[in-house]
Amino acid sequence: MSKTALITGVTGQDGSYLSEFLLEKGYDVHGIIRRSSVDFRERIAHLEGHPHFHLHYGHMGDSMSLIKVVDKVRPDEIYNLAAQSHVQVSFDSPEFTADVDATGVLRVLEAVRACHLEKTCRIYQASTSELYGKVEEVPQNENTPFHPYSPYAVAKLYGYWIVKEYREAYDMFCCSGILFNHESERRGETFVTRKITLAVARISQGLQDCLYLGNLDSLRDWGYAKDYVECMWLILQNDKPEDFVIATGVQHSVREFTELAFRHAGIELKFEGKGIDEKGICVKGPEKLVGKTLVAVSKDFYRPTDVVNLWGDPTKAKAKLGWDPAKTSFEQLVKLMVEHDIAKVASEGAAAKVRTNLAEYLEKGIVK
Ligand code: NAP
Ligand code: F7E
Repeated sequence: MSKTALITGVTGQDGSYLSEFLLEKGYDVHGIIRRSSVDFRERIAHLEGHPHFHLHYGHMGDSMSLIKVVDKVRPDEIYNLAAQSHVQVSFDSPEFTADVDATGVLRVLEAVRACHLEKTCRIYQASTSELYGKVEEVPQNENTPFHPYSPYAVAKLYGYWIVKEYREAYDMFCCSGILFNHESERRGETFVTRKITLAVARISQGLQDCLYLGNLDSLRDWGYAKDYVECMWLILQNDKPEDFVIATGVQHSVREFTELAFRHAGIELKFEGKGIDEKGICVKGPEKLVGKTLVAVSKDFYRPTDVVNLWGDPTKAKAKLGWDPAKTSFEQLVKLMVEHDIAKVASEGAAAKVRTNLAEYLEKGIVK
């Protein structure tokens, strides 16, 4: 008998990779989408029409819709990936973020109970390294104290604790994956890695002059999203419900990511200056770019509080789940994202400029 999975956040980066992964495993996959006036389903467009892939309307703020879908699908596994996932945006929309990322988790758990599936349905909660926030130790593992440092992280902390509570109170198989940053060619365009790889593609093709970033010193443990969705599944196949840190165990700065991304496009940068005055100048590459400032710092991309030292310790996931944190290296990740975006921008031409301008306005909170 094939298993049935329900994914909230199916249209997102992780939801799309997880759908592919579960379909390959022979699952019947159901996803929840929210109504939009425009089509935001490009990450799953290739799956629509697959005989084992089904979509349902629902919303994380609407208990009734969640109960109806859970009752109709009667899943063996739920992957709760839906979230307002942008940390900077959570400062602009803290209440919405709390409703979706905190209370939304409770709604999913209660939907399972309302449908009397609490003894059979396993639940994965998309938790985050942002819980460590203003970090209290490095590297971070399952026992590191939490110190959330944004409205997003505070909301996700509620999600983490309510999952733990339902596990203990009702003996439910529900677990949190504490995932460190994971990126891909499907990453949202306003997260720093994708913003950089798209800018590299556009600058190298003469469609953008300069990339504006915030804190270049910020440190992250970046992995490849496609490798991380396997772990979500492994967490639910474990003998008992437990929480796991998922990370590569390797740390790099935003500046290092930027340097390497430009290098893959044949552009060498030299960084000069400090803080808001720091600049990345082209010292080698196409003649028309040499001597130009291709990277500058803008305070628009600074956060009221920023998490600056994330570095995960995946020992437990390696030992108990047999997961390989070194499947895709940092260098391979940057390369695959840059190559993808160079091809994408080349095929979009001038339309790529309009798209990235829009992404930049949105990130700055400017409505034009
Ligand atoms: P993402 O690309 O931003 O996708 C978020 C998904 O949530 C989208 O499908 C979105 O739908 C959906 N969603 C948002 N609000 C909703 C609502 N009110 N009702 C229903 N659906 C809603 O995020 P991701 O990178 O795939 O991340 C997946 C999950 O992992 C998130 O919970 C995120 O917070 C968490 N996480 C991510 C990372 C990472 O590095 N990627 C690390 C740790 C944890 P639309 O397409 O309609 O917007
Ligand atoms: O920022 C710095 C920024 O927005 C990374 C989400 O998936 O991972 C993600 O959250 C760092 C921060 O991701 C820019 O200040 C510098 O220190 O790519 P990001 P994030 O905030 O780490 C966690 C694990 C999640 O759970 C979230 O859902 O980069 N940074 N300059 C910048 N960041 C952005 N976005 N834009 C800049 O221009």
